[in-house]
Amino acid sequence: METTFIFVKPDGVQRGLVGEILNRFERKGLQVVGAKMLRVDEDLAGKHYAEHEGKPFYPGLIKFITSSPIMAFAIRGVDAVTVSRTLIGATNGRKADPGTIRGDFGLSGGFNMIHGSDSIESANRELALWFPEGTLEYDKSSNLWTYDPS
Ligand code: IDP
Repeated sequence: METTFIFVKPDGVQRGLVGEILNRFERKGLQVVGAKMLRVDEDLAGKHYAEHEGKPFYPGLIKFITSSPIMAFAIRGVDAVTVSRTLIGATNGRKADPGTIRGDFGLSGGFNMIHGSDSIESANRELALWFPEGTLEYDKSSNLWTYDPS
């Protein structure tokens, strides 16, 4: 089992897509082990997107992420990082495949509704940053019928 970090960005919250987006993770069979709604300050946004500092889109990205509340989730499952990135789709909504979140709901490269950790290392770093209190441990009974025992 892996735990990954996602958040619905300000555009997703403002467009009323939180339920639609979370539903895609739940119906896939992934387990929600943390959830919170918050307004992101510049310090948290800067730490989260540190790898992009200096890029042309960075100032706009920080302004966007701090502009309105977001909703963050910790998501657990087998290969949860990769599975989540597949559900999310390519960065630019105009290029993302239909069937993905960005492919179905987006037309922008920046306003792309959702973040998802891109590796296990990123997930661990981001979970520590966004959920310093930790995530929940509980049995999800449907896992017995979601994963085969082999
Ligand atoms: P990802 O979210 O698909 O992993 P990254 O390359 O890590 O994409 O970029 C982080 C975020 O920065 C993107 O989700 C998007 O919101 C924004 N971004 C990336 N590239 C651009 C760009 O070329 N123009 C505007 N915003 C961008």
